[in-house]
Amino acid sequence: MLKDKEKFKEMFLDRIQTIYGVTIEEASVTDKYMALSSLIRDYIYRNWVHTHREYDKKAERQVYYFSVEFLKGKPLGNNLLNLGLKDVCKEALDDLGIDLESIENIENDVGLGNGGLGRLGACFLESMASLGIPCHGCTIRYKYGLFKQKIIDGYQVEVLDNWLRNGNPWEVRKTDKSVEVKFKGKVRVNNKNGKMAFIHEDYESILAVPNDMPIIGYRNNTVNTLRTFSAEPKRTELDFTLLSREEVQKYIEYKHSVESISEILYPDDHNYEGKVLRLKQQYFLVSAGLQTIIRRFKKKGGMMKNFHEKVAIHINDTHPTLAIPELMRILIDEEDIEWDEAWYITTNAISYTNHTILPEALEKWNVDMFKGLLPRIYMIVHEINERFCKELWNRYPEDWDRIRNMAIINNNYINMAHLAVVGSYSVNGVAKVHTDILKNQVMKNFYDFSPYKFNNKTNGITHRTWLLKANPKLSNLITDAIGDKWIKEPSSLIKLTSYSQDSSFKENLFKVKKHNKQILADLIKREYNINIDLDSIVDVQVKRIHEYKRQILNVFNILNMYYTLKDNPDLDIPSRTFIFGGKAAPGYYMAKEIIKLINSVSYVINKDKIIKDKLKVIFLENYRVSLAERVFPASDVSEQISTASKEASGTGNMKFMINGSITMGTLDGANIEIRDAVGDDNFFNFGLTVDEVLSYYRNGGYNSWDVYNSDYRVKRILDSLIDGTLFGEKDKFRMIYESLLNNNDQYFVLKDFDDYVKTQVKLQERYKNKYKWLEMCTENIANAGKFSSDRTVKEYAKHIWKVKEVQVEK
Ligand code: 26W
Repeated sequence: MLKDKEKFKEMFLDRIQTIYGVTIEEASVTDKYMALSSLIRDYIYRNWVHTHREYDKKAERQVYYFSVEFLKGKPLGNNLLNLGLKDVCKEALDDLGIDLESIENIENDVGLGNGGLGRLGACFLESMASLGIPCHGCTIRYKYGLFKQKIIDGYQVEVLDNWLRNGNPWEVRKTDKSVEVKFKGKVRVNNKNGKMAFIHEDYESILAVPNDMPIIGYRNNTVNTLRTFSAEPKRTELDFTLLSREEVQKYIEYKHSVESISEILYPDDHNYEGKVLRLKQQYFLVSAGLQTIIRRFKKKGGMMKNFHEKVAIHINDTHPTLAIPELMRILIDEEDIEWDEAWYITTNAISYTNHTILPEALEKWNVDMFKGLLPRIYMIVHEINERFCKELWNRYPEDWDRIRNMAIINNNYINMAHLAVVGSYSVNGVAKVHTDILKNQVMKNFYDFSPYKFNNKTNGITHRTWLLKANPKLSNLITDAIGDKWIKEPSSLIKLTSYSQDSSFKENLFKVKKHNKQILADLIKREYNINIDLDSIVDVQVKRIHEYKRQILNVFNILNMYYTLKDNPDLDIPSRTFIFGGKAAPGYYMAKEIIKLINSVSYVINKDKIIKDKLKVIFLENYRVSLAERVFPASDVSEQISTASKEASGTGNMKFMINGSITMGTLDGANIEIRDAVGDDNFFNFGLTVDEVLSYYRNGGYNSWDVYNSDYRVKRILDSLIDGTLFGEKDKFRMIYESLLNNNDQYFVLKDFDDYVKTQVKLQERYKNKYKWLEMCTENIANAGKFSSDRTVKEYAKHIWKVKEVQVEK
């Protein structure tokens, strides 16, 4: 019924009046947003219920994707698009004198994630719904998502992200499906007829309340679910008049401690801190998630001995690894199943993805802390470790080093990656090279022990969000050329290769890019009062700020260009706009210095008249999904310059590619596969390879002073960080200077500098030939289909989860 414009208007107006009690003239943008979103939510309700009924009837196995992060961005636009309501909605609102975009703009990003891992989860959910893969996301309903970034005086300042302030029109609270999660206390062992029973006593009990958000498939009647849990106190109906002051005080303390569990998303990526609250969050998620799954499974008549045949539980990195001992606990303590059978069920239900090999990111929990918080779960982890070590001993008798190295508990710490590998039937990396590093280096012993578990699933992105939604002009151009089949079958983008020599197609592609640059330029003018040249090369690095991602290398090339231009202002090079964006973990001091450096460089360069506007540098504040949707379509160059071996996959690289930008990249993560797909001519590659980097590490690194002493450009740049010539203050960036020289440049910035600069010059030359450049853009778009998360989740479904797609009939 919403497909009809008049009906749409009528229902929208009715909602504004009856629910918000205001006339359309009185309604605020927020009123309009709430009315529109709740209208859409109610519209899909029937399909939502129907989808789950169809799954129960037709699906042999269903997936539960556990992740402590899902970085969704703004739901409204995606939902309208996937329902096929975007045009009718826009037209209906136009008639009423309301601008849909202004409504979309006031929606808060659902920022329940840090970066790559969380966004991957969101892309997967979209793809699975669009393909009809029976999947449910499970996560925590953080009251505050990832902090908002303000830049003050060039420095990052963090502001709370109160995304629920106006309520969340997309979620449905399911109080009746709440479950209890137990912490602390002690475990009494009872001997019942020669059988041990474990009784958990004196525990602290909290309530996990589910809230469901719809995940709408692309025009296929399918609505999957993202279930988010919030932590709430168990007793809410207390009569305070009957309590003493101490009791009231105690209750308030209890309430705060409970609510703190789902209060805030930890803002770190790649840096693990053994905080007890984080452990609480992790157990809270898996215990609540598993209990609701099992409750539903049994209600539908399922027998626990068949659990693994019907349910696939996926853990997104090690953060939800406690699903393994928690499932064991439920099977043994609550379902009365023997250890061996319980272990069989568990290890055939659970699969695990690794997302990073950086040692500082690997989770290891202190045994004493763990035991105190989760006494029964600790007993189970301990037993898993005992049995595993015995197995190792049988396989490698007396090989103590190997056993110690592989143990789950070692040196008073629980190694979560080891637990995840031992307790699951599948372990995958996120790009070919990353999986190879897991197999041959980081998890070599585990690969030798159980090679059949290891496999690769190269990441992907949903092209419906990152192309169809973010870049409507390019989408239309593509559809005009090859039809719209690519929306459901992204591999058919390959048909565009035949347009790479078509000058009218390329001319149109050029116009589309310019149009998108204009949109971004307007935003930059509005927010920062900086003019950018629409004919300049828009060169972008947007991602979390991290030393291994080497924003510093990018800055050094910019400084080198700047000095070159200052020496020779008439140099014939295309002008460039360098754009950066990204958040630093609040406790990551170096990353925050890098942000300050970029802003300082931006300040110096943008005001320098000598270089005649040939260079502009902009740091975009508060980089997030909704801003990213403006950035990718406007970019010409994608900076993917991590130290080889460090970036497990990268997914931003794919978003650039599908929007027709050319990668400047190292042979790291999925860059390697992108280059393989587009060919060397359509990719700018530079720098050390994975093997070279690893071999340097084995041999104690390289001497960065040698580069400083032999390359005058490097010396000039590094000196200017501390001598006051550039930034007017001595020692301003001493920390960066020290890490590159006296701490021996762990990420090979200086080592890769020369090749990077040379390759940038090559790129500049190539840009001068417009049609050659547009040919490269076309080739990139044409070959981007394989980096759709449709392809990725199909591989997971077929090879890991063994689930089949279900067509939901109308
Ligand atoms: C415990 C602290 C912590 C928090 C988050 C450690 C590690 C993480 C994540 C695993 C970091 C992350 O997002 N990794 C990224 O995952 C992406 C999706 O697979 C990859 O594309 C990126 O290369 C990888 O850095």
